[in-house]
Amino acid sequence: MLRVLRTTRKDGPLFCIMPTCLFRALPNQGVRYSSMENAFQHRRTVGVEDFVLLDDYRSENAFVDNLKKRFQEDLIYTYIGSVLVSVNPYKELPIYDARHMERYRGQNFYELPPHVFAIADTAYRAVVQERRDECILISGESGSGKTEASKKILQFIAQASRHAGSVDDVKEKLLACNPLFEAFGNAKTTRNDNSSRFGKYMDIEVGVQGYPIGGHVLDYLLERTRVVFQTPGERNFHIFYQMLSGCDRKTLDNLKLTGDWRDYAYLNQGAKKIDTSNEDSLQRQWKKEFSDNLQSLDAINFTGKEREELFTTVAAILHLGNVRFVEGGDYAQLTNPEVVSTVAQLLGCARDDLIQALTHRGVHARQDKVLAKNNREQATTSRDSLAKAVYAKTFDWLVKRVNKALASTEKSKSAVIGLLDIYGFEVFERNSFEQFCINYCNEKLQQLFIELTLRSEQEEYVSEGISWEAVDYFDNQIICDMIETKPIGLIPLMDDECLRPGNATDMTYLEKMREKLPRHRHLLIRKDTNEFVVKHYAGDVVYSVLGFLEKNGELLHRDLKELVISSNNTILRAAFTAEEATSLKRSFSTATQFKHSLAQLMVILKSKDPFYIRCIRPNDTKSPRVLSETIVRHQVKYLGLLENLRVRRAGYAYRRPYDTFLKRYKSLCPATWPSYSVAFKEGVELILQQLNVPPESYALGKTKLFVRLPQTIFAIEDAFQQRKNELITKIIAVWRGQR
Ligand code: AD9
Ligand code: MG
Repeated sequence: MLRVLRTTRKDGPLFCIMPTCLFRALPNQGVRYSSMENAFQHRRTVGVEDFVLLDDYRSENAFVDNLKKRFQEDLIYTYIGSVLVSVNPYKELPIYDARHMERYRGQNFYELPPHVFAIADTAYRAVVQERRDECILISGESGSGKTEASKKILQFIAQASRHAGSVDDVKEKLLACNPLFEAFGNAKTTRNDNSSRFGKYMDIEVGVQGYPIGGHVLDYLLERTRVVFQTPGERNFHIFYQMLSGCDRKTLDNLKLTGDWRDYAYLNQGAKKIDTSNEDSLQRQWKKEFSDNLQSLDAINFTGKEREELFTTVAAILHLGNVRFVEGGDYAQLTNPEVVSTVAQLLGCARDDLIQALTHRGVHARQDKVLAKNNREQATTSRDSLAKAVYAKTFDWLVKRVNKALASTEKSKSAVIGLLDIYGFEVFERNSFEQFCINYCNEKLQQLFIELTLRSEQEEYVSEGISWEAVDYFDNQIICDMIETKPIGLIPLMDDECLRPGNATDMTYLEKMREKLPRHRHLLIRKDTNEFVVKHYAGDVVYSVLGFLEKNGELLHRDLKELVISSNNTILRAAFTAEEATSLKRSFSTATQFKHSLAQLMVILKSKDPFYIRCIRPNDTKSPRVLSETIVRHQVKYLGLLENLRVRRAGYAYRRPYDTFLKRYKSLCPATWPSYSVAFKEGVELILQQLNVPPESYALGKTKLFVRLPQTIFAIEDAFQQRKNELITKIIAVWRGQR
């Protein structure tokens, strides 16, 4: 299809009849087309590779349509300038093998079709060649493909650095820690069978020789409640199932485990709505994953004792969940003391101390400690608190242990690539404190995206001496403030209620919200219910306030801490310092601790050059080949992708360093072909003049050429293709003449 482009000057060779489709949309440079018509045909059906090239770039329909067209062709990646938009294909695609990694290694960003490897390669090369710290921020809602993307990036870096003659041991450890963290930190939810229930930021340190020499992991707020409770249709952390399926009989016997997850209260309660028709294949999968875990532990040089203690701790939690109490008068009575004996044996503490700690609580009155009996509910809460604390502390220990193994021994200064893979925005039927924290975290990341994409854009124009026009966008700062700002953010209010002596309850907290934040645009307290609605950037979420104060306070009472410290299991002993156990000082609440660690994370991320991957979930059913326009449109909207595109287009859609531009297009001007002696910038100007490109359609920065409309670049590219064909024809004619 041909059409006449709108032009201001008609006398030059450039503005002429030309194809409407865009050269950048050619899906694959490696593909050979039998004719240009075929190539253009293909370009039309697979949409554009960069949204910047969309004719109708303001239209949401056109945006979604382009994603859909590409998705149907298994082209799951599309750029908005340097931002990668990725749609989860929910099926294996043959685009991640070593051949593909090789293809993307060392290539200019726009030279090949969009790919997560192109992002990884660009970040990696910036670190190696320019010694700049980079970070790759992967965001998107639960199940959109963040964790998969982060794994692909890690694999790419491991492969790409092979050529630098790397220390394989470090890379092996970096790759090995992923499955381990997934085993302990991921679980099946109704949204995602492998949902990350913790946030992870990983620094990969790259030495001067250009290969990874170490790494460091920061973890964020593990969803510890899952250990003792899962909503119907969900599971506990993978490790429990993997261990039960994967351990040999002897180990199971030593740990007094049956090998069947149905036997454990902490595993079978959420299973009511779980489809068990594929149980056999799941068992095989868990078995295989457990054996992978063992290999990972080997790669990270876990000692036999560490490994044993790790699994003993996991087993102790399973048994603990089976401890039962009944009401015996006004206090709790144990129904299965033999299970408590097993737990005590596995935790390495005295059985009677454990029973005492579960069924009694120390009440501190001035200097004295009085023992009060727990009723059934209190004893059950103690049991669950102990299970959650032991699991969370084991996870902390695992992160520390992995970091010890990843610590670089090299003295030379390294540059780092930071990789952020955090739990995505989530909305369930019932949303609680955990979803509140997860969604707050996503607000912060969105805020960073807004700040950095706009800021970097502005900075580039300013540093290149070019003026630009601002674009309107929704700034979610107002939501972040509502959640965190003192004295009347939702988190400080929650802390106040947790600390308030007297009758503070979840409902009084809700009352406080109503009183202190009346008529806030992003908060709605539902009348006569225990629910409040936060109007998040990604949509409205209804939270049930029940459990907020308890989860925010999440303090293990002193007797339980003392018990854990007395354990002869090194992991548990290391978990609580003696000071922590005896201190009466309250530490920060869970939400405030999370707020602080997110603030630190923002500082870390802002100190690096960011790359963005925006992941999109195509449907609600985890199905391949299905893209629901409604679901995708909603994500496009709240991720601010259209604004992102408009910002990219409002100023200059394209920017190319002078040398890159000149290298590619020098054949278009007699003054630069076959060689040139002018400065890069001058050479570029000569080419533009030769092609009669109207001066108002571009700007010359200090180091780069900025082109306002992509059509100008397409036209230049087409002129280049034409010139190339002419040159080839000429060469063939000369060659034939010689024969
Ligand atoms: V959550 O916020 O941790 O709940 P993620 O991390 O965004 O979520 P994840 O990467 O775990 O989602 O992807 C969910 C599932 O989609 C994976 O388990 C895969 O089965 C599937 N997936 C995601 N990306 C790809 C891909 N590039 N190719 C094939 C994919 N399958
Ligand atoms: Mg994930």
